[in-house]
Amino acid sequence: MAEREAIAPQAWLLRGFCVDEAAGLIEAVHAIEAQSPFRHMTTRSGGTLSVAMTNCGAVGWLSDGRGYRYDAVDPLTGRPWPPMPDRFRTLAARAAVAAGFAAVSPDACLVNRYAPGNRLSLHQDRDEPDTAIPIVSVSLGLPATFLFGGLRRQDPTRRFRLESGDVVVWGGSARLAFHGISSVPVGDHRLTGRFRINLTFRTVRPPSQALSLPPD
Ligand code: MD3
Ligand code: FE
Repeated sequence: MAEREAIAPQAWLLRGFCVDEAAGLIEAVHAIEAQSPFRHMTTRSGGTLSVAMTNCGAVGWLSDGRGYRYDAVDPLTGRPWPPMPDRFRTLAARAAVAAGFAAVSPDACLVNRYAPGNRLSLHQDRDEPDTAIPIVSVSLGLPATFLFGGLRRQDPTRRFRLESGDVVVWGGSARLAFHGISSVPVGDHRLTGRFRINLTFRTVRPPSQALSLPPD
């Protein structure tokens, strides 16, 4: 059984959790990008994200001149995002359980691709309606320095090195903590060449009616 290392209360780093399946995960990313290519999204303030992004699943995360949101249609292709591969779905569920949470059943996977020099500035993930459900993140390819802060932007940050095959599960109070990725250094990785790939698994659909108890 893999060791879980606490990053914060309710945030667990599972080092090497998916290292044995990393090549297959990268193959699946290539199949996704063949349908919905990586692109640099714009922001409401007129900026452009340095990290290239795509999605798979029933809905995908978007940023454009109107802001951030999830949508079932890829605006670049006008078609639904590619379906979430079974190997993604099962990995996310297994990781949540290994971290001590209930299994997740994500309907969105944001795929981030970092070239050397790309970074993701400190932010919160608050576009998902139910923040009680953990997010699972998977690092592949070049290593990066992850910054983990607190619930306020000005809180101090701690740094963690994330390597290919590492998985982190973010629940509870960690779920709304500020976080980011420092500028990715130049490198050459067997699986991804000059890139770092990150998968984040999110649950966006509202809880099923069938799962809530009927009134007496
Ligand atoms: C902590 N991605 O996609 S993964 C993101 O490596 C994002 O691409 C980074 O932040 C990346 O939003 C960091 C680690 C991560 C992902 C989601 C989180 C940490 C998180 C959500 C809540 C708290
Ligand atoms: Fe994030």
